[in-house]
Amino acid sequence: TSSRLTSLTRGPYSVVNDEDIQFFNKVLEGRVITDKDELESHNTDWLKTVKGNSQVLLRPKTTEEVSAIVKYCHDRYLAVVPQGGNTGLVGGSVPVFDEVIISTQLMNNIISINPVSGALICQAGCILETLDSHVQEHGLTMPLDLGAKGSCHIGGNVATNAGGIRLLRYGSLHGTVLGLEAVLPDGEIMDCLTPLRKDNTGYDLKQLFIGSEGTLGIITKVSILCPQKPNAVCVALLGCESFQKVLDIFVACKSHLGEIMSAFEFMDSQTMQLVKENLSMTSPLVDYPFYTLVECSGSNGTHDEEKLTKMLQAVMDDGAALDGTVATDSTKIYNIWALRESCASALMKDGYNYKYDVSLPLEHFYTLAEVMRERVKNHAIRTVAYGHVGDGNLHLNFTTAEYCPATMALIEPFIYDWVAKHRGSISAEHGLGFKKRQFIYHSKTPSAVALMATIKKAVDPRGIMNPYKVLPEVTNGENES
Ligand code: FAD
Ligand code: 2HG
Ligand code: ZN
Repeated sequence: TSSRLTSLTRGPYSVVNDEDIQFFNKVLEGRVITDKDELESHNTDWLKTVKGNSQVLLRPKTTEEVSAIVKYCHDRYLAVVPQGGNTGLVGGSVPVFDEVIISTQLMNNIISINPVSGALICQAGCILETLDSHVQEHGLTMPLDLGAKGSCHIGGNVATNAGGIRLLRYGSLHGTVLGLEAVLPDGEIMDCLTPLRKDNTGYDLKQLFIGSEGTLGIITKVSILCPQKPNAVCVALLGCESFQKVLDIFVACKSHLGEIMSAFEFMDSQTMQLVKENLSMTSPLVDYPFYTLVECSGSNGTHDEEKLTKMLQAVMDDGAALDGTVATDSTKIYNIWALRESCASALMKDGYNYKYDVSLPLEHFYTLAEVMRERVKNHAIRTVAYGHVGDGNLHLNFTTAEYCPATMALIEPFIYDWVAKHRGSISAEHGLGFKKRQFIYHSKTPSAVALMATIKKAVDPRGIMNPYKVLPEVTNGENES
């Protein structure tokens, strides 16, 4: 459990009593969980570094049910935490104290798919991978993809403004989400669930909810634009000798592949070592200091493969790549992607994981990994760097067998100061949640944070919606409420 938790005081919220449980049971008919064992996994985050102590988990099926229970919690002054697949990596999806957990687990209906426009409308609890399979039957694909696709919910994705491996091609959820429905902290239903691409009527309220991490309301339905499913996908894994060569390959890919490039990821040798050692995975290439993973998605397989082969030839000829392998069949593609997508799970096998997700200008991108590796030296089992290099998003991770304050002291706040000094963002795609909120000023000005607090106060004056998250703790000893 984070040491920061111990210094935090619980807000002056009410405590759930028998009468409350009776009310919840009346609305949700048997979908009120109070069993300690069942609550355990919902009280603990994916990284197993933050643990709350909620006594009740609610599993509504409809927007009206969410509205009824949120209104009740608002009136009773009970704090709540919205929870999707609980795969968030910043401690935002679990209670800090005894907040009521409202889970979207049972809100998993697909409402409509329009194969002409590509608009998908569904409930917030649909699992990303399930949605992708469904829309594929209509010749479409989801505009986002991430390693947690088998468990994360679309509502959680929208709430965190999840990036992932397709952002390079399809852009962020701020562009692909067409509309949403949310239950506001007083129980009011805000219906902005349009399937339209263009709608400039007043403030674009949905944008406030995209990336709000459950602090402004509970997203209950999502309307999202799905691109056409590509006819052909091919992937190349390349080995190279320096990070500069990774960047040279990126430029070559942009010029040779143009609009068919759908992902550009990198892993350093320590990351490849990690997945080999901790998950017994095998790489199709021998050892190199760096690896790049390039994916093409297009409408003509022969044409795309030809482009990819030409690109490979060019980067091998000029020495940017030392070796490479191309995959066109789905098993080989899957196996190459698995090396990159398993990094987060592989880290967990070491014990404790210190996780950093930063944006940096590409000229400083890998320097941070080198500086930090030197700094933590033998205070960590390993320092690994990988990520969405095409988006300027570095994932830098350190591990120890168990939480070590001395290692933490070497990492924070140094890493955040370094990122701020180099004009990066201290959270590129995972959000601030509980763990990173105190560092918001490293990436946002005091006036921007003050405006965020004003918005929070306007939407949630009682402060019941996911307290202790995103906005920094007020230092004069008061809490957010
Ligand atoms: P949860 O973890 O349940 O919740 C996350 C936050 O959203 C919490 O603050 C919660 O309160 C809030 N929330 C959840 N549902 C709702 C709702 N319906 N309404 C309002 N608020 C809600 N992230 C990336 O950006 N890119 C990646 O490539 C990526 N890869 C990952 C790979 C792995 C293996 C894992 C474990 C995580 C990864 N993530 C990645 C983290 C990412 O934030 C989540 O996977 C995902 O977006 C969260 O969805 P979830 O349903 O699990 O949300
Ligand atoms: C990824 O891109 C996820 O794999 C997780 O965002 C990043 O493990 C991480 O640090
Ligand atoms: Zn990522």
